[in-house]
Amino acid sequence: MKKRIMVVGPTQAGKSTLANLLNDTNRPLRKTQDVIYGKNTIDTPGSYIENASMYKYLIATAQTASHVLILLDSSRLVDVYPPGFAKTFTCPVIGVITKNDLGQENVNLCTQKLLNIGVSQPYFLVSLKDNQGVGALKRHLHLLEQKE
Ligand SMILES: Nc1nc2c(ncn2[C@@H]2O[C@H](COP(=O)(O)OP(=O)(O)OP(=O)(O)O)[C@@H](O)[C@H]2O)c(=O)[nH]1
Ligand SMILES: [Mg+2]
Repeated sequence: MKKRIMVVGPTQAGKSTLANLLNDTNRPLRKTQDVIYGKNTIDTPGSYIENASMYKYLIATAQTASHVLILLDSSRLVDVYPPGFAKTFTCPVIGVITKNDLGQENVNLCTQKLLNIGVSQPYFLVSLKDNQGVGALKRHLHLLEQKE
């Protein structure tokens, strides 16, 4: 069975936009209400990371994923991840800082937060408005795929 990349992050962080890019699709961006399996991705609702009672669904869903992308929105600094949360996943976790076109001044803070969540470097800075940084993330994912 082909494994997909799971995308986790707070509401409006850009999860579905990133899933579209990774799938080469153009699904309309409505608030994601359920887990959505795409060609290459598992897109999740923001509410799953915003409610501790939903963590179990994220962790269960990640069982079939190749990697988990942990998104931080640099334009909206909300503390939704508990310290060390990345360690609850059994597959590799990759840190992605989104909306870099809006929140460039917060990149250092986001880096600190990712360290605190237990995500190891390198982190990927992306702006999905102009696709800045998406190439580097895709290349990294391709390399990891080849290693499997
Ligand atoms: N300026 C800017 N806007 C972005 C970026 N990425 C996403 N957006 C916009 O942010 C909004 C939310 O994007 P989504 O991809 O739907 O966010 P989401 O994380 O899937 O949101 P939920 O499913 O509601 O949790 C949309 O209007 C996107 O066009 C970015 O890098 N820069
Ligand atoms: Mg979404």
